[in-house]
Amino acid sequence: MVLTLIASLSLAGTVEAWVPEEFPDGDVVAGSDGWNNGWNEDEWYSFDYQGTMLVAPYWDAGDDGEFGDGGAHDNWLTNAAVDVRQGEFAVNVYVDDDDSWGVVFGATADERYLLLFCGYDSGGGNTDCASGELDVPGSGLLLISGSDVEVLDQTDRSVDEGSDNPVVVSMNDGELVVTLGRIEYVVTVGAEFALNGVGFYGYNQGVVDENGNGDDSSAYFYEPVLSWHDDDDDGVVDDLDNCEKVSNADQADADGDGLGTACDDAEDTDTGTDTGDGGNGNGGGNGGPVLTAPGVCSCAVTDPSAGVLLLGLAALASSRRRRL
Ligand SMILES: [Ca+2]
Ligand SMILES: [Ca+2]
Ligand SMILES: [Ca+2]
Ligand SMILES: [Ca+2]
Repeated sequence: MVLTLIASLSLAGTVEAWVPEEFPDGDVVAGSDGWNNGWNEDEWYSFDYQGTMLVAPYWDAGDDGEFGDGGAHDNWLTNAAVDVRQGEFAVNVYVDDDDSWGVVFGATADERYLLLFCGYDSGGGNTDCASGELDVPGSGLLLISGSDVEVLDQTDRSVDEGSDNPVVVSMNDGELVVTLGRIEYVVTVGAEFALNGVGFYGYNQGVVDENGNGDDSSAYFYEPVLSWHDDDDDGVVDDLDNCEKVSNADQADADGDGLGTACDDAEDTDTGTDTGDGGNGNGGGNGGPVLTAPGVCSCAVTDPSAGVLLLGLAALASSRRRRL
């Protein structure tokens, strides 16, 4: 089947869920497709630059206060509609000077993880890489709960001024791996951790758009991609797979206990001799988690035909991606 073949070429253990290149051009992103900003005065905009949608705040409206007070420290743009437990979020960040930037994930109403980093200032070393009183020398992985900031890990390594930097946040089987170029942070977070609420962060900076509007910076985010992990490459994402480590595209489950036949050592292989046995072994129930990433149906994927639909969307998304 041609559709499946095309999709399999782009799988490699993940299924693309979302390529949000349809940001509103030249408009405020917050409020569209579930995007929310933590501080209203530095509104985040998107604009088309030579065929690529860039996302950044235009203006820096101050740097007072601290995390959790709804001020400049809370200048993030997050998508609350993202609901992925085992998957990854990737985005590229162009950094033009020593301003501070970040990628946000695992966000709830009052808690979020933040990969924070700044460009290396070749003239005077790193100055305020972080938010105000925070002392993160180059980059760091932070957990922010209300106004409390916990530095989970940090390094004096940062990124170069004038550089493009790939960021990947991956959560799989209880392990969180965050990479910023060649810098890597690994944290054990537990199997129930979710990437929910992915997004961006900026501090003490603003960007100039193609019309000359904005502040004095030209740093921005581009090409964000959200994917689900599919460890066994069977086309059913880990979040929904009834045998996560065994390829079983049909998701067969003879005794209907939620564990697929392919990995259910104690499956009831009913021979049909019991009286009163309905004899079907298929309850038809699902109860799987619901994927609510924007741009994809909010349906529970529990049958092969739905899986093919997912793959088709992934292939379509891949073909529409644009590069600088
Ligand atoms: Ca997994
Ligand atoms: Ca799978
Ligand atoms: Ca499987
Ligand atoms: Ca079973």
